[in-house]
Amino acid sequence: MKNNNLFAALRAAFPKDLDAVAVETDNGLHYSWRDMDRSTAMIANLLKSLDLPEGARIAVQVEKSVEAMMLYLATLRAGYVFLPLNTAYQSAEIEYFIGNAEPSVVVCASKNFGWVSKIAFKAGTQNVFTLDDDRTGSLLERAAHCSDRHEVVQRGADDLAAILYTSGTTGRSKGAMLSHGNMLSNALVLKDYWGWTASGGPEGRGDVLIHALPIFHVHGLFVAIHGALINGSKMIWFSKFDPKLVVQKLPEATVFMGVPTLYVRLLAEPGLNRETCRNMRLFVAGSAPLLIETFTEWQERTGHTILERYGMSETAMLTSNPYSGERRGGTVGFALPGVSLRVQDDDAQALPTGEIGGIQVKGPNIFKGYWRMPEKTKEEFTADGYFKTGDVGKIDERGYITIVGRSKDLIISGGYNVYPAEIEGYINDMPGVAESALVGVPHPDFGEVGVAIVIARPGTKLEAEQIIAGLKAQLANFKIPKRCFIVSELPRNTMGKVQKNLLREQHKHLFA
Ligand code: MLC
Ligand code: AMP
Repeated sequence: MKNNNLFAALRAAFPKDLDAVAVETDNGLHYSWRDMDRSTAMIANLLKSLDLPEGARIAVQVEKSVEAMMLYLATLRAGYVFLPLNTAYQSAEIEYFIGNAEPSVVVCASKNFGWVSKIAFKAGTQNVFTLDDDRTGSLLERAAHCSDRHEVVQRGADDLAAILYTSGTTGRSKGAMLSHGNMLSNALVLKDYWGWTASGGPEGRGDVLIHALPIFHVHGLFVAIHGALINGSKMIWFSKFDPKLVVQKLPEATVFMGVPTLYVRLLAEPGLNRETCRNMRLFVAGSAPLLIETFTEWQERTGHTILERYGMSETAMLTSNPYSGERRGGTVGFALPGVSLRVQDDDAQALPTGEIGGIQVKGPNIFKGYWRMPEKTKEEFTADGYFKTGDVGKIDERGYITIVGRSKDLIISGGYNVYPAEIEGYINDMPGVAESALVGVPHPDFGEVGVAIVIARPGTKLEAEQIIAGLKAQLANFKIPKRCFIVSELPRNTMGKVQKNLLREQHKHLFA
């Protein structure tokens, strides 16, 4: 029987020469393909020895490291379900994810072991390991005693491989369940679509990817890692995005992937020019809208046209500008092969070319539903099986798709999603607060950032700093509003609903 385990496909794509370098890190370490195979086998054997139930979740909140990637691959290899968590999350956020997903294993940074393990044990998790970005921690200590041979566990295409939490417009975060088939189909489509090459890069060595994104989201974890591995391509690995160091490494690479903020920061580097990009083949951008100014400036400075694509946690990649053919700035290109994409109005009518409506999608990459939320899952799909993305867009006469906005109340800041409803909930719970609204406004570095507008209860005096400090104590740092205003009233429509569009308009030049 064919093994549809995603890891089996990635492993099969390893180059013949297992001693060749698979990953080179920013602190001078080299990992061979053989290291990748053996280390993932050892961690997979450790997981196997724990006697976990079928479909067990492995929740991971650790700093970026090659070993963290190995843990991801080992989880696939062992047939369990990977649950990555942003390192910025604090205890209330982690408590929710662990309580909701009920992982059998939690892996955290050793500095967080005290509070994370307390949450995990309380939620019934039996195994808590540590993993640090200097190759230490109990996970590796335990795995060191395990065999480096492991047969990839048999998995069907529909079996779960990962759960990615994505916040809801209302209510709590939802875990998007992605299967082995979802991710493998997407990886194979992108391998072709983006012209990944096993030869033809610098000195005929084939593609080399600069990996500079975090590995707890679709972009860094799936698009970038799967892209390199399914092609047997080397990665130059940055534990943290550093524009200066990335520019230094560009001459050794052929492919780079980033959210728009990364491109904005690279453009601020004087060393970025045609010469440093001479061996580059492809620059991919996504996760947030790429400004046309960035697109154009990049073309002028480097001679390369950024390829913008569009995706989601629930769907992996949906559309892409063409590899050969015109890459149109301001658009996200065409639906990828196998993906059906349509634009509909509120009455479920397909809209003609150029008209703006809700983007709906269908295809082998679309997730299996939200973890333990069948009703919510049902609401997000149409009767004929399309997933409602919550993004609003249009398709032009040549088929290029443009995203013009979102029907979901969501701010995308530096590629991270911030849900106003969540932040407003925290502000409204603070003493002396009557009401609040969080809106996204343009920002030169992060693209968009949150600004909080707060009303005090009668007779109470509130300070903006107090609100910000209160949020900082509880929430991941990227969710903290960059400014806060205490006002006497919020603009409302005749139905009494806060008019966020007016607030956005009022504050749009705040960071100009
Ligand atoms: C950091 N900060 C942010 C922020 N990142 N604020 C708003 N938005 C962000 N994204 C703030 C911190 O709170 C902190 O504030 C200060 O900036 C410095 O923190 P840092 O951690 O040192 O920041 P830095 O390392 O510079 O991080 C910026 C960044 C990072 C752009 C490198 O945000 C990043 O890696 N973004 C990529 C996100 C990503 O991979 N998204 C993909 C999602 S997948 P203070 O006040 O505490 O000092 C997806 C699907 C798809 O969307 O289609 O791909
Ligand atoms: P996430 O839930 O983190 O996966 O974020 C997915 C959302 O990011 C999508 O629904 C879009 O709103 C947004 N997004 C991703 N890629 C792009 C893009 N190229 N342009 C505009 N928005 C994007």
